[in-house]
Amino acid sequence: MTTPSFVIGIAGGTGAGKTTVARLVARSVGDAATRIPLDNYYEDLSHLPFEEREGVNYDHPSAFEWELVREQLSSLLDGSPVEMPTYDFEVHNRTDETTRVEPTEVVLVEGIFALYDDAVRELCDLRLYVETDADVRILRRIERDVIDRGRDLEGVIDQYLSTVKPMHERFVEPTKKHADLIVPEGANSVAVGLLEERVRAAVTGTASGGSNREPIEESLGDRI
Ligand code: UZR
Ligand code: MG
Repeated sequence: MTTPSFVIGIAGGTGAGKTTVARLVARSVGDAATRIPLDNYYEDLSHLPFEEREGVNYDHPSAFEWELVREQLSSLLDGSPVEMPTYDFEVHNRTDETTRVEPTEVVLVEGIFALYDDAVRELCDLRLYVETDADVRILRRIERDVIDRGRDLEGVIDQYLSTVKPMHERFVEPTKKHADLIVPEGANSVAVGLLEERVRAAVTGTASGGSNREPIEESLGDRI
């Protein structure tokens, strides 16, 4: 039985490069890492018609099924596999399928609110906030939503101004204070390289334990 020894939380605004960082880091240790995209844990809205689902504020923390996130993460950390939900952005809803996720040495929890929930944060050994300029993020968002998710430009702009931006400022950006490290410019190669080294060490067992979950208290006198 594998019980994960290193859990990384990767937060940041939409289009910041969270998924890319998570993919690159996971790829460097192959089967020894699992990605848990929090997008998969949007509440099941099957009971609502499409028009109503379209109007939901998906940038508010209440749009997520936090109980399920906590439960599945805890199971993985205990060494048990979970059935992770999957999400379809084109229809704004969870699909009927689930993905079986086996516990691995490294687990990467990734999403705009990866550092929002106290319990989830506590389960992380390393907390990252990926920080990318808002203009770069909206350009990426437009590209992704229009090309990959079948949205129209006007809709993407409306959504950005009405929910994405205000919710980012109110709920996402403030979680930066919980980060151990801030990764500038998304998947910057130096940061990704360091993270790759760290997860490789976790997998081969040469790492010197997880991060310090407690802040290091240093008296002023020690430093001057
Ligand atoms: P990332 N989102 C949708 O647009 N539609 C949905 O059905 C569910 C989520 C968006 C969500 C958020 N918000 O900004 C983004 N809106 O997905 C988070 N509006 O995903 O971190 O990959 O950008
Ligand atoms: Mg993403």
